[in-house]
Amino acid sequence: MFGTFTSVILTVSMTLLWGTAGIAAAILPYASTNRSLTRKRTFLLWVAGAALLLSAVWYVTIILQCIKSGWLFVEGTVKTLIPLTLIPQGYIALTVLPRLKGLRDSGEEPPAQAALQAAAQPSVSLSFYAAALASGLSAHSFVFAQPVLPGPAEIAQRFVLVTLLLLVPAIFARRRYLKVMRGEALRRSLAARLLNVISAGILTAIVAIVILVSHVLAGVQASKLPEASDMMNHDWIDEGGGAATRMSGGSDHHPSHHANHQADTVEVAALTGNITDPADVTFEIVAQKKKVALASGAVIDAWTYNGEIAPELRVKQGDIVEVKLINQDIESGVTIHWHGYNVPNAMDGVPGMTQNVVKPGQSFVYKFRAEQEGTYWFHSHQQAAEQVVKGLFGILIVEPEQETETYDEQVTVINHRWKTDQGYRKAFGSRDEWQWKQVQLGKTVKLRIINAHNLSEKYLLQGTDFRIASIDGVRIQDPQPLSDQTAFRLGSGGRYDVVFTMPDRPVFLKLGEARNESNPGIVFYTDSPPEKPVLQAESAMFDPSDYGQPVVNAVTAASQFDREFLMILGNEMGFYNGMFHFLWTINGEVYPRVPTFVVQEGDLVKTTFVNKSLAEHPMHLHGHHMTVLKKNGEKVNTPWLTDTLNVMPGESYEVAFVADNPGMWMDHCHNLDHAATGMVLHLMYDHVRPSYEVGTRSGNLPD
Ligand SMILES: [Cu+2]
Repeated sequence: MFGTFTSVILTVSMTLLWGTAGIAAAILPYASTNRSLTRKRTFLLWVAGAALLLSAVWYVTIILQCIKSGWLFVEGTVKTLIPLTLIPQGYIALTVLPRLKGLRDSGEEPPAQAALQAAAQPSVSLSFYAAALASGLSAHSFVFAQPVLPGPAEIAQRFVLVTLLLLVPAIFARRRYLKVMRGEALRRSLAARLLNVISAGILTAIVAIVILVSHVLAGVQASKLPEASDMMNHDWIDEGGGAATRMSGGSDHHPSHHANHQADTVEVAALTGNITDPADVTFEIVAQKKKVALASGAVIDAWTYNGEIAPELRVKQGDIVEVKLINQDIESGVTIHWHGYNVPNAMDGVPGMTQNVVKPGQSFVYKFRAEQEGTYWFHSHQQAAEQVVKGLFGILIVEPEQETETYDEQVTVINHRWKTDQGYRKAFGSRDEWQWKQVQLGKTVKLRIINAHNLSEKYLLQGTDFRIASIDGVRIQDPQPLSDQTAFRLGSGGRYDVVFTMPDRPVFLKLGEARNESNPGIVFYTDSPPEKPVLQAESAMFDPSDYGQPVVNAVTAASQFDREFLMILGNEMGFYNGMFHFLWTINGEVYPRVPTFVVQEGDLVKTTFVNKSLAEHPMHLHGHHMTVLKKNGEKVNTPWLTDTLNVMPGESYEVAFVADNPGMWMDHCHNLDHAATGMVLHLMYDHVRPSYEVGTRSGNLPD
């Protein structure tokens, strides 16, 4: 992000300049003549002036960032770092520099005692050192740990650190000052001066190392995951500013404004929905290891459902669907999570939260009514960062009860990145090369595109106008045609249905950049198959915030919300489960220290995502679709429904949902590597009680 980069450059430069000023100030009283004292002090004034100027530039960039992106992007900086740098700088500008200006004399006589005393004042060198340390800590924060939602403890922390690090220089400065006061000459030989500097440096380094080591040991300890947890830690809950819930002991005994809230508590395992009717359609899925060859011949050691790459389950809306999952040989165990499909909680497939993981030789039956039509997918939620990447995923298509539009051809495209014996290969399913499909002139083609890769992907569809008919399984009303120079981007886990009418020339679908030779694509042709095409770079990017008609549902930007949650996405260097990691954080924390969002059934809930970090985060809420209301603080023209919202660095979104599906739900980044190191929180209905436990004791490891 540009703001972060600028801040790093400026604060590092400030550190160097203030540090130089500090050293220049420390050697001031060593001057042997008036001329030398004046020269040293002039140098110091110039360096300090430059440092003040740079600092002012930094403050201006922060103000500009606040105006451009919003207060939430700068709040942590303003509350923790600005006071830290501003206090010593203010002191320098208002009292130290005016004092130094007065030290001006020429000639080769030794400086007057009064001048030496003024120069040796400990406050002179210490204020420059404090400014250097404050700038250095700011630089460190921007690179390793951007402050997010700081409380008083976090605000005080850095002040204490600066004070501790100033102890050694303070002792040396005081010793110098007392000597000057007594009229003794400061040691002037170069060797003695060097020895002085080196011993001060070593002592300060020892203080710094002691602080660092204790910080690391505490961090390692605090980050260790419990052997068993039922996610009911009452210390880490967030009620979104709404009415007190049962989780905080609030409304256990007196009914709230929600009528259904007087109901008794319910266990997750009982939240199956009504599935007493016999199944209309049944499937058996066997999780198994399998060597699979891609179209190019490259081989993957895949972990699969039914030995296939992305098997497709196709059902009809309204059907009761029964899926029996059998684990053949995946040692760590598997589950099936129906991504974006709002099943009852007990069918959600999250190990340790909604079921126990299915170990080899075991099975689990998922049964739910297919209420929503559209394009969905499913994947294991046990150690997903490993299992999904290796292939434990498939496609779920729910055909509408009443088809309002007809399609002559349907093509499902699920893209993934495979680790093969010849390196990484991107593919549509197992097709890692171009493929050719014949379609009759004038026929309507529906592409169901699913991004099963950990990162967002760009798609080009050239040769015809097209419409984006659905986002994340939900139809767009009146989607207008898009020119074939429009590209579109799907976050990890996201889906678009794209529709076009076959023209009398070929149509090309391609993954990624136009010039990228290695990515897969599809050529649609009418008569004779054309050559592999050369595509053009797009001239526009599809924007769902201004497309079709706004979705009509219960929430709008003007709604009265019962709870409002904030998720600031950041990054820092830190510890996860006792190991040093580059962390992706939510509100400055990683699981399990990210507070659980607690709601009551029926609540209207708003969540604000703010991405301060250096990477995109596809935020995925289980069990609910979110209505996107605002982007970067502005109301979107066409609110749309999504289950996986890709938030780019520097972006903010406001989304809302109705809490109408009781349970314990994951709310996490669908870059599964991010989730695996803690970019996860939970949405908890306050009357729901756990049935399972997470951790190494049970083997339920739900990332
Ligand atoms: Cu992420």
